[in-house]
Amino acid sequence: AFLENVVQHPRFLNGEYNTSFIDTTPELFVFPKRKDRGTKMLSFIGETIVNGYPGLEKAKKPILDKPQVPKLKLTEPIPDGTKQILDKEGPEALAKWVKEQKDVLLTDTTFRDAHQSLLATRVRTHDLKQIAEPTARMLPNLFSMEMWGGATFDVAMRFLHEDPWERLITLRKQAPNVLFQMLLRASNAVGYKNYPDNVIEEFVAKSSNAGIDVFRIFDSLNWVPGMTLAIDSVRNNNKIAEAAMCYTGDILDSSRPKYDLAYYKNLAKELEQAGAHILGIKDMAGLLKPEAAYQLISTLKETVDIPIHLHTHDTSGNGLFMYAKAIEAGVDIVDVAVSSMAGLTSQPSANSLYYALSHSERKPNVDIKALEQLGEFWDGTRKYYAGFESGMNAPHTEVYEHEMPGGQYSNLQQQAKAVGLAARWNEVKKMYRTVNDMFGDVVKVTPSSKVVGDMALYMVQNNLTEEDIYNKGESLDFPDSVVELFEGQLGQPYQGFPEKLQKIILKGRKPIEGRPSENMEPVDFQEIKEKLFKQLDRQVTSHDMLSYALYPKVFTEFEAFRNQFGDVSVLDTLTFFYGMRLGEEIEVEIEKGKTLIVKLVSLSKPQDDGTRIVYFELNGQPREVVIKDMN
Ligand code: 3PY
Ligand code: ZN
Repeated sequence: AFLENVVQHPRFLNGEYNTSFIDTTPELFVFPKRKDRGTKMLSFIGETIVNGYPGLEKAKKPILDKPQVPKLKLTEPIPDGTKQILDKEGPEALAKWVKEQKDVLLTDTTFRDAHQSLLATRVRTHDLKQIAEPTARMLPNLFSMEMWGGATFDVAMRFLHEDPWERLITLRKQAPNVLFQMLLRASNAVGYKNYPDNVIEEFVAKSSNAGIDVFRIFDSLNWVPGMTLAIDSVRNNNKIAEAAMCYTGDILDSSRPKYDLAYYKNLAKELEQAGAHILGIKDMAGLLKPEAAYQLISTLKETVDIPIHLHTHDTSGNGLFMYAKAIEAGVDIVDVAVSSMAGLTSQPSANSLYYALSHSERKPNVDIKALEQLGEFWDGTRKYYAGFESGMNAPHTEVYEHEMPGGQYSNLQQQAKAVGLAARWNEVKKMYRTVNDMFGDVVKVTPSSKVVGDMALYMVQNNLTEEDIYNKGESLDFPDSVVELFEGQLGQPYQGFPEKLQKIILKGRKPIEGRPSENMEPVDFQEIKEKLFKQLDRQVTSHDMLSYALYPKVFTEFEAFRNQFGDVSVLDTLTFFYGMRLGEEIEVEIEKGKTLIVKLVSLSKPQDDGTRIVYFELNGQPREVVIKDMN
């Protein structure tokens, strides 16, 4: 059956078959164990009806209008975009093209950072794929769509029970014209720790192959030696290496000279020399202020020859003011999100920027009607995820004090809740800044930001002050992540670690100074393949091997979940999070042209053994599943 699937596939018939074909064509793999797909799906829905979705308060399924997908003539060809320039002419030519544009170019982050920062990264492929093709048709002049990487990779498997690679492949098919961009944490890939070099190389190769064009590469300590391998790997795959420096502090605050203009100037030069096609400025917390942006961009435009791409978070409410100054100073590309997914901890609104720049020389070449229509879709879709909103509902200038990245705010809040510190959240935020200063004023972005957060939680939870750490640190058991940071396992911070604190935390052990991965054995992918083949009892793709190499436990649990419940990514989002209402009937397209009709008939009271029976109709036939009630 497998071979039949292959030889009848249109891409095979087109002669496109090569070794990557199997990786990027997951529909070939749906053949075994087909028959019990219905039962598995009913088990998942039953589970959600009885026990709710982990992390969401159990609630009645909301009744919401279906988000409006813009109506378009789908028979017309999708207009060419930046992707065609890259594919035809290569990354250097594309970078040159960017510099030649008079109008400011836009990256739309709606598919990645916007929901990572507003909705705990929970937006599902099911919703993204409704709007990917309309976005490609309506915004063909975007520089790029940021749609992968960062936290989306592990959250997809961990919480959404879907395969991040499938997301990439699916969206790529629908949006063939605009560059796809991902966030790559350099030697930490899409994880929270350093990986062996061959994992980074393989990850970049396979994500390039599956559809990523622009890799925004950053190191969580702005440590260039931690970035060069990733930059080289991207270059070797003929894709765009956007090496980013993370912006922290305030270049205009002379009382805090560590990260001044000269620091960023040197870093920019180093990154250009390391092979960056584009220089990224990653203002992950939204600390870059308007006048500082003007001076920073003006200086960098004179310092480097490559285009400059600016990223920020609108937490303070000053995002557009800052962009206006950066655009005046000549920044080439800025990151924005579609209006209803913009603002606050997310990126500034594309729609607002359009109006702010009307009649200006550099106004972006973007269709405002399209942005408004896409905004309507996202307005409706965002409601599905209401349970993941952070509760921040107004600009939050406090960010200039605590300096927490936009993507971390709601996460750390959740972490604080989980250890019983919900009521002491204000203390945690203050402590976050104290820890930053104790650590020598560090760059805070994944994963270094997580270490600062872990330490802040640890200190608040144990009622420890800064003095306590110095006075009785010898007897304290610090969080693992803190010990690893001070060991040098995430690389080296600018101007080194504060020695006194490092001694206390390492308790006499010697830190490393080189690249952490220099001491790591390469991962044996052949061994992983054999192991997974036995474990999964199916074809193993190189995507599976990479997911396993990065996240062995998460991947194994994800596979076990899939075995038990099947592919739940086919369910609509409200059913996925809330199950079904009594008497409700839904249609589930489990594959193209194959639809199941599911009706919830009734739900029994808990039986003596604590289980409940959930009565369904599946395509008109009565079916029941037994679910243990965990409440
Ligand atoms: C990530 O690494 O996921 C980030 O968004 C950092 O800002
Ligand atoms: Zn960001």
